[in-house]
Amino acid sequence: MTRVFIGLGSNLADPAAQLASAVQALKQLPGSRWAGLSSLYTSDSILAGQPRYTNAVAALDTELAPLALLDALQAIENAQGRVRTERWGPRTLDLDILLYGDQVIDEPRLHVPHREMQARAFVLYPLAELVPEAFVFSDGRTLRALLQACPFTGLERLAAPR
Ligand code: A4P
Ligand code: MG
Repeated sequence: MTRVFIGLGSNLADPAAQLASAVQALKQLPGSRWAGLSSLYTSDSILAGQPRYTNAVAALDTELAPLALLDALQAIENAQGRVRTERWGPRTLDLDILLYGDQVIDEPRLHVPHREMQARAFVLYPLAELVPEAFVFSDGRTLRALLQACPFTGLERLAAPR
């Protein structure tokens, strides 16, 4: 089993419900054991003109190989993540593999650690609920150092998960 962290994001009209159904699907992933969920956080989109996002981070222990895990996450996105209000409408559930154990993966379909995570408050603060601040990334930086470089400003923490 490898400990992995999954970033969840949605900017649907009811993103908390969208994340809740994604969590139910993650709890049923084959070859995997649920290991916990952060609080939900809201923040403005980093892309102009998009609705506000809700984000969280989940922890899983899994026997799935990295690309098999990516396939499974994309299947959840496809099943639950699309707003069917218009044909070819935008996908509004994002499931990103943030960390896969301590592996560094650089393949066409998969970059781990996730490219942008080290500078995104909406990833780092929920992650900090699940791992100690002394956690060391593959490049040698600690979570504490990344948090210090990435202010909480603009994030709003919602109720802790049940
Ligand atoms: N891919 C490569 N590495 C990974 C990985 N570690 N995990 C590939 C998952 N997928 C990975 O992703 C495109 C391709 O990336 C996949 O096919 C996979 O092979 P996608 O999710 O289909 O496309 P995307 O969502 O447009 O890309 P990405 O990079 O996830 O988007 P961003 O940069 O995350 O932007 N603002 C706030 N506040 N919160 C957000 O969550 N998210 C976005 C989306 C913009 N603004 C946001 C947020
Ligand atoms: Mg994505």
